[in-house]
Amino acid sequence: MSDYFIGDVQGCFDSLQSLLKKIKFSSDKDQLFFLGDVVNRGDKSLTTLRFIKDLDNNAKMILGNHDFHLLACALTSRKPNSKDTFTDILRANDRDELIGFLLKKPLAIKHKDALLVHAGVPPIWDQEIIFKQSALVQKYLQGDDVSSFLSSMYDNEPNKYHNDLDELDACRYTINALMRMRFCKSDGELEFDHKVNYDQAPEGYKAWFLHSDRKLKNTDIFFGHWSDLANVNQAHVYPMDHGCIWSGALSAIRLEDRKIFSVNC
Ligand SMILES: [Mn+2]
Repeated sequence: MSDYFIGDVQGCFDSLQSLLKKIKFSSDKDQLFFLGDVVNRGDKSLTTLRFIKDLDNNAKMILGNHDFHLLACALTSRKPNSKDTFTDILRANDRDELIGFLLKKPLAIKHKDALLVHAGVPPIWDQEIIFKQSALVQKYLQGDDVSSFLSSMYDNEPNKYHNDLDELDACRYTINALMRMRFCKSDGELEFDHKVNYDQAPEGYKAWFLHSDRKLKNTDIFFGHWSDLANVNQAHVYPMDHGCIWSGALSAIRLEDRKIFSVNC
């Protein structure tokens, strides 16, 4: 019995099938965890999402920013942009089931000694805050007015977290931090203007995992979202987006021995 954490599939269904063949995935024995961004940019978002949903108890997943964007396009007046490739989901006859499936997904998972998030964890956050905030977002995603909730999440403010933020501000920070963050300050202030290499952070900022005073620096964190972290060699930091949609690889890591399995895309 093995647990595998899989990086950003982004609708690359054929690569996912190759990867599952490579790990000899057995639905009787193995459990898959998807690190978010299962849809968009690749050519088979609908097939991928149906497949993951049909895995039922064999698969868990967290929401990534592309999954979240799909929810917004499905449930608000927001329109897909020209690069989005998930309109097959929006037109599908099982669209409501697929969207309902995503609406139940958390922003973080704790599994054995591993912590799973899509983008990262602010340096000042411990596990208690992560799961409290993930639960708060889930409360709104499953609430009566998910449409206005999703609409109000599209903003970069507040860029800092405080205990006294109102719930919607706290949700917006949480989504931006757990699903989109790359660079931040040691106090958790987020930065979204730069998409540069992790070691070229803008003045005053660092890649979130490079802050030496991080509260969770001794917790193994598995994440996706940032595809060019191949050279990162930090204890307890496991970047798993290996750039499938950029002709890189789709990868899974086996929890028990941290062995990485990859297929070229
Ligand atoms: Mn992402």
